Amino acid sequence: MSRGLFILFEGCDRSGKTTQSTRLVQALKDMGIKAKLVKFPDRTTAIGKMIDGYLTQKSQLSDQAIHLLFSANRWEAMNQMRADLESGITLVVDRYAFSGVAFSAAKRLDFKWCKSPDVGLIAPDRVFFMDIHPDDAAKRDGYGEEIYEKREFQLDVRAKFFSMMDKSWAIIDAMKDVDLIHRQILLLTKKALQAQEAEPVPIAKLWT
Ligand code: T5A
Ligand code: NA
Repeated sequence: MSRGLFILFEGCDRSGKTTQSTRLVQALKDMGIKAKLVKFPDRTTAIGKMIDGYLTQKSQLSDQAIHLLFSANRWEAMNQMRADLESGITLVVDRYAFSGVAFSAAKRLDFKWCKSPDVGLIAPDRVFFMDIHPDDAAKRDGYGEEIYEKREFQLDVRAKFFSMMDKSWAIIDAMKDVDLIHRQILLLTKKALQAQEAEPVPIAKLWT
């Protein structure tokens, strides 16, 4: 039995990551492919609750402390994610270490320092970058409620994402219709699954 794939959605706030990752998991399940949705931050754990308090501006933390909590929130999920991938489940992940680095580096924390706590995490096989200009994102429901949803900051975050892209990333125009984006992403995911079937690639680690 071949392992599952790690499919990641990244992008700026309100770009449609949750909408599309949810739809992709459903479509894969409908096709009889074992799939699971994973979301970061996972606000349900003890660490996740601290992150939620910070994001909703109920509590304050230094930039370094919140950065390390976001990373710890990924590390606490690693054993389960590895077990799932090895048992053939494809993981569709809503945000990951690239968000961690992009947001903290946009706060002017050192880029290399930002990457270091996430070194060794499981690497994604395919990344979909939901690209939207912050001015368009700001027009969507619920925008501006959390601490990072400010125009200049989001522009900087977007630039940081672009600096981390490699050939595993696909840039998706997040301004297109929801169904159209879904079909595009499903097609790319099917191709990635077929490629893995034809020529299996082992689970890789981040930033090595
Ligand atoms: N963060 C996160 C860090 O600083 N470090 C880290 O390590 C991590 C993991 C919370 C914050 O944490 C930061 C980044 C964030 O600022 P979150 O919990 O993922 O991260 O944030 P959420 O608020 O849940 O999600 P987002 O704001 O990122 O939104 P999504 O998931 O990109 O967008 P979605 O799908 O919820 O859609 C937003 C709205 O747009 C509509 C939807 O219906 C919804 O109303 N929409 C569309 N409208 C028109 N056309 C389309 N194609 C649309 N797609 C969606
Ligand atoms: Na989301």
